[in-house]
Amino acid sequence: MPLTREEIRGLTKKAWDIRRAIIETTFTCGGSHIGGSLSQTDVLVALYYRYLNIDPARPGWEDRDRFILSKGHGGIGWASVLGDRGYFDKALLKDFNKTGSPFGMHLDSLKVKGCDASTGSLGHGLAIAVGLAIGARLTGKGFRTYVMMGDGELCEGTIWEAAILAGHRKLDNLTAFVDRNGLMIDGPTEQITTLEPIDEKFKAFGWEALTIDGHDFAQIGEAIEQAQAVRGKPCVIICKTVKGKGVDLMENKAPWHYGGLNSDLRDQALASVDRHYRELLG
Ligand SMILES: Cc1ncc(C[n+]2csc(CCOP(=O)(O)OP(=O)(O)O)c2C)c(N)n1
Repeated sequence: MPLTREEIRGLTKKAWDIRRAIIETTFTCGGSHIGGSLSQTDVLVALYYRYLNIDPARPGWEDRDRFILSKGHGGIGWASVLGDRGYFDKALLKDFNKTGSPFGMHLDSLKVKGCDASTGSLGHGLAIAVGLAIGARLTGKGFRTYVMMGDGELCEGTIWEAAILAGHRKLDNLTAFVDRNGLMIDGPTEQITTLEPIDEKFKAFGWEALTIDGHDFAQIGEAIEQAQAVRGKPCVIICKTVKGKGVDLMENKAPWHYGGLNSDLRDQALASVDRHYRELLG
C-alpha cells in the first residue's frame, strides 16, 4: 500500500531529527563520514520506521528482517537511527568514537544492538546479505534481507561476485540499495571509474533494477513495495541522492565525504537543515 500523506510527513519529521543527530554527533566526536551519512538517511528512515519487520526489544529475534549497511562508514547515521528506534539509549552517542565507547566509526555487531554485521571494509555487505538470504531459504524463514551499498563501493569486485550468486539463486527475499550520490571519496564516480549503466549491469546478472529519487519518501516506499513483490530474482533500488543532503555548505561537495565541525559550522549546518525542513513541511 502506498505511503499516505500523513506517513510521509511523519517520516520527513523523523529524517529531520536524524540529520540533526548526525550533525550533533559529528560535532561531539570530532569528525565523521557526514556526507554519505546524510545522503543515505531517507532510505534508512523509511526502512526502520515503516518497512523492516523488527522488534528493537528483541534484537536477536530469529525472524527479524535483516539490514546490512555495506557502506559501513555511514555508521554515524545508522547509529543515530538505531538509537532513536530504541535499540539503545541514544544518550550513549555523545561518546561516539571515543575511547571506551561501544561505537566506533564503523559499527561492531558484537557491541551495538541492532547491528547485524560489522562493516567498514567496503565490498562485503552484499555477500553477507546474500548469505543471509540463502540462509533464510534453507531454514524456511520468511524474513527479508536489505543491504545498502555506496556507489563508489561498486568498484569492489566482491560486490559483483555476490551479485552473480544472488541472481543465480534467484534470491527474491533480497533487496539491495545503491546510494547513488555520484561522489566517492575523492570526486565524481564517473570521472574516477565509470559505473553506468548500473541498472543494466545488475539486470545482466539476473536482477530487477529500479531507479528512484532517494530523498522522496513516496518513491522510496513504492520501490520497496515493488521489490517485495518481485518473484524469482533479487531487486536493486538505485537511489539518486545528494551527498551532504540538507546541509547547504556540504551538498555535492566531495571534501565533505569526511569532516569535522567546530561550533560555528555546527550551527550553520543545523540552521540549514532546519530551513530545509521548515520549507518542506510548511
Ligand atoms: C576496502 C576499502 N577500501 C577503501 C576504504 C576507504 N573508504 C571509505 S569510504 C570510501 C569511499 C566510498 O564511496 P561511496 O561508496 O560512494 O560512499 P558514500 O559517497 O556513499 O559515502 C573509501 C574508499 C574502505 N573503507 N574499504
